[in-house]
Amino acid sequence: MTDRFSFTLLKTDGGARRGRIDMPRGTIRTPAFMPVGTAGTVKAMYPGQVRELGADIILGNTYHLMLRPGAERVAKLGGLHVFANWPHPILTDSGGFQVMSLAQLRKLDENGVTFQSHIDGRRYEMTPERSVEIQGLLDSDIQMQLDECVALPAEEKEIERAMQLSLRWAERSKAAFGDQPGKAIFGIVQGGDNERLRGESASALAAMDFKGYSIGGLAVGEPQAVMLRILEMTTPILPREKPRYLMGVGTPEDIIESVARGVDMFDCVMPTRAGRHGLAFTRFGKVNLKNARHAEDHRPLDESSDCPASRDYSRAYLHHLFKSGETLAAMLLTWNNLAYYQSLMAGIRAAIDEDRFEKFRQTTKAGWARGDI
Ligand code: PRF
Repeated sequence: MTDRFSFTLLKTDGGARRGRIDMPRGTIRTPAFMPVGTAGTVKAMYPGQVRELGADIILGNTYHLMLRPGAERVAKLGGLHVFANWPHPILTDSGGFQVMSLAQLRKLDENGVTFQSHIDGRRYEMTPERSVEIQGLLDSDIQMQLDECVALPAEEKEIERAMQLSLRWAERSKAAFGDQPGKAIFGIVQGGDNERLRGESASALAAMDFKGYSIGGLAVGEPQAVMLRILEMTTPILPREKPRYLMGVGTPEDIIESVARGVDMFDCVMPTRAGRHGLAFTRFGKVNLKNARHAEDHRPLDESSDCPASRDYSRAYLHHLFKSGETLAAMLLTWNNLAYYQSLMAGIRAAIDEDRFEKFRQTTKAGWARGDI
């Protein structure tokens, strides 16, 4: 156990990095996938199940929790770990990104963003300082600075304005966070699909000496090749001895390709959201269980998996559950998908440890290409 936040870069294999974040609530093995628990729950999963699949950390959302049940109320109830029965590390997003995608009547200026709740229309103000305060009330272990993410494609001028604003908010967020040895706040690189702006953002943040760096503003409408090109030029500018988190990414392929370019942490609603909509991720690619061709298929999703959801239920049964709108449908597919994502991360970590990441990348991608037979 440790009372300080620290990152140890254990090994590299090409551009891929194996590492470890130690903090009071536990150790995060990197590259890591963080299941998304927006409202204090990884939807359709018990916390113990999420843990058992190998998640060292989950993500929570400032925006959702401040609206309901309210940050002060979560604090009164002992913080998010106690409230949600997840005693391990929690990373929280700062709220800006969700305000921009979910809230109504948003107004953004130098000070912050005011908006109306998508739940009941109440007015709120979010500033860099208030975001840090809320994340503190939630008792988040890894906070994010408030930033502005621009959807792509966008004008260079607009991307530059949001990137510069995010840099000023980075300073204010870091000052508000202060010195908390067991916790961390990450700065967020912005700059859209523009290499010059990305370079400026990454260098300026690196000079601010954050304990970790997020890469935001990607997977927001640009082709995958653009995202990978931006990652390739951004990660070398970030300090080698600090963790790097690619926000809201992605598909299994996005993750493998980003690990190859030096990313350490990921989160995405993809495995949980797709699971609730009938889409399964497997070693052989994606399987849409709503499709009628599964109606009499005896085979499980993956008979060699350790996960009961993948191994012990036929595709015919899963298809039936979706057709019938049964709760168990979402539960089993979410379980299968998070099991697949965590086994992918474990595979990536083992491959880097053993200097065979490139081979792992090729064979894993060949498996997906085989398709759902
Ligand atoms: N900023 C924040 N959260 C995010 C993003 C961002 O740019 C993204 C973009 N992929 C996802 N989540 N604060």
